[in-house]
Amino acid sequence: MSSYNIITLNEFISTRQANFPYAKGELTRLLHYIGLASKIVNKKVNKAGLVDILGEAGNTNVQGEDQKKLDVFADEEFIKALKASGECCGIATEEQDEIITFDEEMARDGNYVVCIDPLDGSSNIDVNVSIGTIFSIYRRKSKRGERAQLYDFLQKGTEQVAAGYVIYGSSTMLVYTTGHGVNGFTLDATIGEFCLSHPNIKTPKAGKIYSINEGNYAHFPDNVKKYIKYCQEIDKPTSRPYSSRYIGSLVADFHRNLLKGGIYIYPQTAKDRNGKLRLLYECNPIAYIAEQAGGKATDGNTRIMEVEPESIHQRIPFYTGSEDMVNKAESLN
Ligand code: P6P
Repeated sequence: MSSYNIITLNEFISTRQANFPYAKGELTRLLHYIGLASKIVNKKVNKAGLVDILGEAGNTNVQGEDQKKLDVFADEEFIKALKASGECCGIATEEQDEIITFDEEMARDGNYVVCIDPLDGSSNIDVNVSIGTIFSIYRRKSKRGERAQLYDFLQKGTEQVAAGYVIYGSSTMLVYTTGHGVNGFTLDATIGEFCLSHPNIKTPKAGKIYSINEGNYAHFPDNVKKYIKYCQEIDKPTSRPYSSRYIGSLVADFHRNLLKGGIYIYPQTAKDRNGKLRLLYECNPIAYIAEQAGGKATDGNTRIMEVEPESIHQRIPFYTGSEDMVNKAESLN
């Protein structure tokens, strides 16, 4: 490919800015800074095995999970980048108990708030399995120039102006939507640019992959148990072509299913009545991408993006992926 056929993330965002009559480059800047922080985090993730950055940071985050040093690093990098953008007045992050609001005048004038999981799947860091960043962007509802308020973050997923994820895997990709389809960019480290590699991603209506932690089978609700058996059933004369694929890293499992077709389920269990995944910075952004790519995302009954949030770390059961597969899993309710 000639170097002049490359479409970089910044170029793509800028040309698409026209889709946002009210955005005078603000969203463009915000997405640019998210891309910048992703490159910095990517560098550390790629070296994680070499640099003494592995191992517990000695703290536990609000989820009670051991904070790995890379979690802490990623959280700090995205907070710095979002503040520097001047377009973000506050952040809800998995790694902090409360929302972060910026006092600097430029940041307080920002028109957007961001919900982010800086490094999801971080228990996989030490074993070199793909991990990811997940983000969701809303226009603030509070007055510009004032401190961001909690209600700026407790907006339904349908109010998102943009959402995306970065997958730090065999290659590093940024996949995002602003409501006009889904596009994927692969990081070319030799030029330090995210380059358009997966334009207009559409997920297959049906697929052959189901992703769920079957170790929790005994605790699953009946419909989920029935769906797993449905996927495993032997049809006469040919067996069902389903495969079970579960990495234990939402971004990695979702990204594979998005491209190939499949379903990811993290249901409520007897242990976790609301499931494990968080609505604001995992389910809503992934749901936005799933729907924009032609897929579906629910809590087993209700469209995820219609759920009215009550708290920033709220958990919710999550079914997402190919539309026919989500419908089948729900039909067994
Ligand atoms: P389990 C990672 O901690 C995460 O939030 C998702 O990335 C992943 O899909 C899920 O939890 C794995 O949870 O209980 O199956 O280990």
